[in-house]
Amino acid sequence: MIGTPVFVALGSNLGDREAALAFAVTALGAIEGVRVLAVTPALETEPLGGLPQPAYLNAMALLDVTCTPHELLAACQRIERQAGRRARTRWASRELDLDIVRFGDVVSEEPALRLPHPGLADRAFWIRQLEELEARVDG
Ligand code: A4P
Ligand code: MG
Repeated sequence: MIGTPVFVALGSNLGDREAALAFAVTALGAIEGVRVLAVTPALETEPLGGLPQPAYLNAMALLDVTCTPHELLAACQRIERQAGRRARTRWASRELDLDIVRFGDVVSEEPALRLPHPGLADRAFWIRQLEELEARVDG
């Protein structure tokens, strides 16, 4: 690890979900200042949020990051657009969703970039995937 350990959640419930997650991993690794250290297996999960929508495929990546949190967020949003995602209502189905779950020890209440991600508390699969990857930090 040369930079900061960062955990990014990957989700897709539209189109070719596996291809979207694979694309995301490749694209994350191509960001300047980002190295992908590990990725969990993808897990099929029931949609959260109360809207009727297809099941999600969710995975999490552990990154070694030397760029800033906002640079990483901007790059993630660019990757989401490249995967065909259009602006929709909140919680709606999407080809690709990238959420920064944790960026080292950074704590932020800023609406554009909350850290750690507030969804962590009530997403059991995020917590399990995070634990799986934590074993890989400096390990
Ligand atoms: N934003 C703030 N903090 C962060 C952060 N740590 N990482 C802002 C990424 N973005 C962050 O995001 C909305 C705004 O959040 C952005 O402008 C960004 O600046 P978005 O991805 O455009 O919108 P969204 O995804 O619809 O909203 P949000 O709040 O991210 O919702 P979630 O939590 O991503 O919910 N069910 C299952 N089983 N699996 C899922 O992955 N995902 C969702 C989406 C719903 N149900 C799901 C899943
Ligand atoms: Mg999101």
